[in-house]
Amino acid sequence: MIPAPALVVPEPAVTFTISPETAVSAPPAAAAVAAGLGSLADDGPVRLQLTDTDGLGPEGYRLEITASGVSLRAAEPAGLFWGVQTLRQLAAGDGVLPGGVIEDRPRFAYRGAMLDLARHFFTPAEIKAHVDLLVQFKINHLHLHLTDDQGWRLEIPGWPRLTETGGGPGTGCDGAGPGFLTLAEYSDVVAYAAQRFVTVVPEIDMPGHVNAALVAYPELTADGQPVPPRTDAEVGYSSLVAGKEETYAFVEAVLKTVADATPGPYLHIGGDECLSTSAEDYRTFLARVLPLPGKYGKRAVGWHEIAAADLPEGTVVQYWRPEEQNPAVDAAAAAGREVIMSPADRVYLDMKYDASTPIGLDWAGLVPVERAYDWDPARRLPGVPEESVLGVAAPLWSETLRGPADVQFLTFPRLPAVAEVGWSPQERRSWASFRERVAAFGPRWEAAGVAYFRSPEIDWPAS
Ligand code: NGO
Repeated sequence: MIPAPALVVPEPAVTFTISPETAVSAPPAAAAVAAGLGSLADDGPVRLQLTDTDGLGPEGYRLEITASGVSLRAAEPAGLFWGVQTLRQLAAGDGVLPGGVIEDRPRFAYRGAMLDLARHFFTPAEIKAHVDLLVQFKINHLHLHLTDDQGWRLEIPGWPRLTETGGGPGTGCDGAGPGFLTLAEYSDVVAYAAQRFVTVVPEIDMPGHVNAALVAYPELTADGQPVPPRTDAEVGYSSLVAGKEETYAFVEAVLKTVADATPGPYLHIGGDECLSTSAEDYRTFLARVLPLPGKYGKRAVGWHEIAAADLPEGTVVQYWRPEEQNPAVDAAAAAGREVIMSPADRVYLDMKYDASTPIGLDWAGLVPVERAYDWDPARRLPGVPEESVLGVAAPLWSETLRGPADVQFLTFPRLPAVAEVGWSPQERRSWASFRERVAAFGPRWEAAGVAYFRSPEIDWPAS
């Protein structure tokens, strides 16, 4: 099982075999959760129930497998859904479930994966297929990086040129990743994810990483002159102008549209690598913009550079640069702000596994599977203790990606490692155990056509 459950009490001599014909009962609120597990019925040997689970929390579940059947209980449908993922892993192959009791709940509330749609666009069908692979490991947030220098991937009514020029042919890195989501497609993806208990976190990156917006609307540039589109992978050269009112009309229109289309609680405003924005302009800009998510009912999230500004209550800081100390992030945590841990040298899925990895980057070093696994989010920054860690998230930037197979190659098996970092108690985790457990997924990924990396760190069964 990945992630390793919080508590497992095996009953060695006992098994129960599940098949598509096994009768499965579930409360109406969780019927969709049980679909595909067996045959839905009013009663049967496999029972899903919504009940009090003695403090296992909104995502926790209790699973008991005896010779006569299976009982899965949770306080909320989300808990039943994660319990079903555990059952599916246990049943993989022959349907024989090992007897015993599992009591499980996540260590952190936020377990995320990020997909960069700006440097290379992925279609709604590709995003949905990715969600289906992520939820097997109890990932519950999908962060979509929707805008950057090389592309603008979400329709914003009233601002049509954003997607006409930022989503058209020739956009993305090397011009190889055109496309954008209409608002209806975005909502459809959000709903698909929500049915699988995944919250979409949309990101509109600003005040830097905005060349695509400046190309579309030259009135947003400092001198009002047009700028050329860019398809290279440079960073830090574009900026919204802190001293122009046009900037804030644009930002507010965009953030309101995205907030209205997003049921989840978070709105990510980027804030990273504003190398062509002065420190003063950066703070001026954020003083105007950071309150906007709150105005529209959301919590602002930003890359950790935002910790240089005054952070409204509820703002979430996403730590990413692979440094061992960050006094500004420490101070934000001390002031009660929550932190999402995404250290690039551990969880950036776009880093190469090793020197021979054909795609990916290496600016934060190589990230073999063990490196993605063997760290503790509550010990990464001295001033960010367990209570300040909202969770763990693995970004996948798409400068070098050209399709879904590239996404899968960099995601598996590292994402399961990060999923366990975010879910399992630290004392239940060990690399020796993980590398054995993850090996069993190789044949399953092969059967499902998932283009995972057969890392030499793992003794995969022969394929
Ligand atoms: C950085 C940068 C991104 C790059 C990525 C590549 C952040 C937060 N900003 O991470 O624009 O795509 O590295 O690894």
